[in-house]
Amino acid sequence: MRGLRCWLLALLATLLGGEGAESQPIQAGNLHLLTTEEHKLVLNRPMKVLPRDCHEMLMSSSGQARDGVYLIQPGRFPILAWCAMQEGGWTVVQHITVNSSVNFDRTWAEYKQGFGSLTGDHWLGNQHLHELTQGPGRYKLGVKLVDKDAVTKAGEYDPCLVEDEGSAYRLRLGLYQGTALDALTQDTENYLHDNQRFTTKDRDNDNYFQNCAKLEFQGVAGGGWWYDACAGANLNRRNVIYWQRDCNKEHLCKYAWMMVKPSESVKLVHSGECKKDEL
Ligand SMILES: [Ca+2]
Repeated sequence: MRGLRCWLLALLATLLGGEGAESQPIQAGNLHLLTTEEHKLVLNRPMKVLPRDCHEMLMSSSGQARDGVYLIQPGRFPILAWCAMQEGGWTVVQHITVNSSVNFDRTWAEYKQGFGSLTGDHWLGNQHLHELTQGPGRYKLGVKLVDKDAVTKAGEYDPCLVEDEGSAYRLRLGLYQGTALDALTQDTENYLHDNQRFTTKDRDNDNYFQNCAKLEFQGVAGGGWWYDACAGANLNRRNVIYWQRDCNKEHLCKYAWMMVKPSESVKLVHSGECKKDEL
């Protein structure tokens, strides 16, 4: 009986809080990633103390939070992000559909602050990616690819850090595991993306004599990316999602996602894996 009363009080508080919050304008550094009509889609508007990322949001809801747009606060200011809750509380930092109507051929400033639509194709923003991955605590990067036959491949880099703007948002990746090929820390295509700085059409930080972000394939520029000289993977080229042999112009992929999440603080290690480590 007492449990029911507590539950009813909590429900009432949420409803009242929700009503008040609905009339308040949303304060978020990347409000431009939603249309005004989409503001009602923000699922945790009444929250006074915001989670730092989607995983924290999922934990604070005891695993009940559903997929959608949430307010999070990884740095000084709140931002909005798409949370992939069903997959374990990932904060989505990139989503692209092949031949997207969202233009990924953008400037440094646009890649810094994010562009596109949180409910569709978008880049969350390098500044937010930096704030998320710098912690406290380690973060990992998840990549998910879906090809034209709806076959899904995925992988994780643990840890993952995107450095600050002064370091040109350099990408730092740890160990890889997954069903997709490791296209960022392996140089099987002679290009290595780990440890590279970010390049856009107006800021050339790559290792090629021209600007990789400006190089076109069938009239579409590469877009911003952590280019080497140039790429073994590029998920921001709108007409060909590229991930070595998993996604390319011969083997078309339809969707890609990049997302981040805290590394597990305690890892369950099976005895089999222990033996492997000892070898
Ligand atoms: Ca160059």
